[in-house]
Amino acid sequence: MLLYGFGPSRSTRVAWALGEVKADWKYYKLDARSGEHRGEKYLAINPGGKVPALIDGDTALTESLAIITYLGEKFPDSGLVPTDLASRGQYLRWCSFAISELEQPLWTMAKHSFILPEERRVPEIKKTARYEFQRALKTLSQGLGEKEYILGDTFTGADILLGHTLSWARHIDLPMEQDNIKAYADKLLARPAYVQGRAREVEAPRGELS
Ligand SMILES: N[C@@H](CCC(=O)N[C@@H](CS)C(=O)NCC(=O)O)C(=O)O
Repeated sequence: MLLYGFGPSRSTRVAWALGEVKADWKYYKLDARSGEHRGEKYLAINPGGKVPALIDGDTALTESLAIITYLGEKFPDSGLVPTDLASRGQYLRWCSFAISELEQPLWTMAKHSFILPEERRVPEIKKTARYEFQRALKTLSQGLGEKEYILGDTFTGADILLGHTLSWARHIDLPMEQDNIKAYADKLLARPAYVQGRAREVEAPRGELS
């Protein structure tokens, strides 16, 4: 399998998942500085010009949630995606929450700080995004309770999406008061698959296969 990415970014989620399922994978670090992700060659893989993208034989997949779920289903022994209906429902619930509730305020802050063209930025929106992030943390804290992982005793792909998003929030120094979330983030971000996947992305040479 071949992962296209650049770090730090959402491609780290997939590097992490590849490590959890113990897959053999190659990495192509797009040269974002030169705009390689918006070049014709990469747009043929992801017309949105975004990372991550995963190639597995004839399958080309984008969207971190979809790729992680694909990997969990390709490697069922990993337990990344639960197979019983009720747990699968909870898995989808928390993946959706990570992408649409917890991540969105962070994305809004990034877009209105440095991603959008300057004339499109609305700096005041960042206050609202901070408020929304705190609301989402409250929901996560209640959902997590005293559990080890978001679904209970078993680590799943939902923990990857949540853990990566919490690492993003830490990176931009957002307050996180809830003790259960702090302990949860510490535990997830100490997993070897995260540490190694992230290091591999950082160390990879730009514009080359590694
Ligand atoms: N919903 C997508 C979001 C992908 C995304 O926005 N990736 C960012 C990096 S974290 C990107 O490639 N940005 C490049 C750009 O917008 O030019 C996912 O979860 O995979």
